[in-house]
Amino acid sequence: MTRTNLGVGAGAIRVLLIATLLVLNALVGLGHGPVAARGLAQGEDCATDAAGGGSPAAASPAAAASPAGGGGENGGTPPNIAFLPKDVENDYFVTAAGGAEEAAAEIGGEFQQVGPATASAAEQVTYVQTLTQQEVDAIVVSANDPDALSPSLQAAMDQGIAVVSYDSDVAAEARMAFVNQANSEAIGRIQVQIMGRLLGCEGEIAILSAASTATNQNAWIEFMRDELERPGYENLELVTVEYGDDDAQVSYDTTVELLTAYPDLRGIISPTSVGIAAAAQALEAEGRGGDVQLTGLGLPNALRAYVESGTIEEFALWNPVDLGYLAYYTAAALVDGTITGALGETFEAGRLGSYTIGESGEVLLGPPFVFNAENIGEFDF
Ligand code: RAM
Repeated sequence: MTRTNLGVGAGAIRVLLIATLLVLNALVGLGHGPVAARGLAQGEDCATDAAGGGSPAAASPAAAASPAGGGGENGGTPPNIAFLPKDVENDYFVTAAGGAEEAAAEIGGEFQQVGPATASAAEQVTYVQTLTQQEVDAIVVSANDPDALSPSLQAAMDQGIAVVSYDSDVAAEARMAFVNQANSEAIGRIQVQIMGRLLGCEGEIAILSAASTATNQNAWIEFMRDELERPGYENLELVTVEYGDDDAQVSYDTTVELLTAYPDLRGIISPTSVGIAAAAQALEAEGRGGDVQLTGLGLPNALRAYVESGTIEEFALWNPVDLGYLAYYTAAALVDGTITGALGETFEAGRLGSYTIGESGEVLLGPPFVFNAENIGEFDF
């Protein structure tokens, strides 16, 4: 499913931003990148097959600067919508909550964010039950485990509560819609493509993920493995996948252990904002920054210093503010009956424009974006 329309003002500004950034990326990319055995320029990947592996286009995650518009009416009653992220301490979810608050203010709805202090599926279940007792209108959840939350979320829906997953999906029968930040295939492949480029398509690499049960990371890792199967990646070897549980200390310690266990390790991909920041810190503390390449998914504000020091050359993400904003509008549209989560239904999401429900109830925010030293200064989240 794709975004189908933008407001005229928002669209024009966004297109201009995207075009400018693409041109800038293309220009700076020519002379960018470490010494690479295959000498790949930015935007190129290791694969030699003609079919291509779904290399995603970069787009600007900058918020469109248009006034608010659209949104559900909830039959005149402001919706009471609760967000339940993987954990409330994670800056990524704090940032997304900012977008949800923005949407709530536009609609005149209520917003609360609750959840565990560490990424725990069991604790999330307790929060679902409490929110159900409170009879909120909608629960918007990022799952630490796709199945563990299903019974409680289904019970919530049985009581008329709208359930939306965002960021990390739950089982399809346990929600009405899933707001995906970007195409999972694109997110997975781009991280391997960046690493391949950084290493000149050869060397041992490891993945440092979040929780072993996290739906989003596991979906991305599947596409990473698939990308590594493409011709051209024969010499880029994935030696292990480890889990830092979206816990900074566990992720840090796991990074240090990786360096000991794999003395020839040349790269780490961490598809979690907590993991990549902890890994960067560990690499610098161990004096391995820039020696062992690091990429993955992270927040520009958290990784700026590591990009400046050269420990991270490129990483990817989307705009988490927009993700929270879109997830709130999606929940509001379910609450007011504009949509039911069925394929092809459309709804308005304020400054982001019109969205359509796709296959499996998926609402897609947009393509992932690659950050590097040249563009990171433009982003503040
Ligand atoms: C962490 C979480 C989240 C993921 C980001 C990239 O904050 O695991 O689910 O989307 O990283």
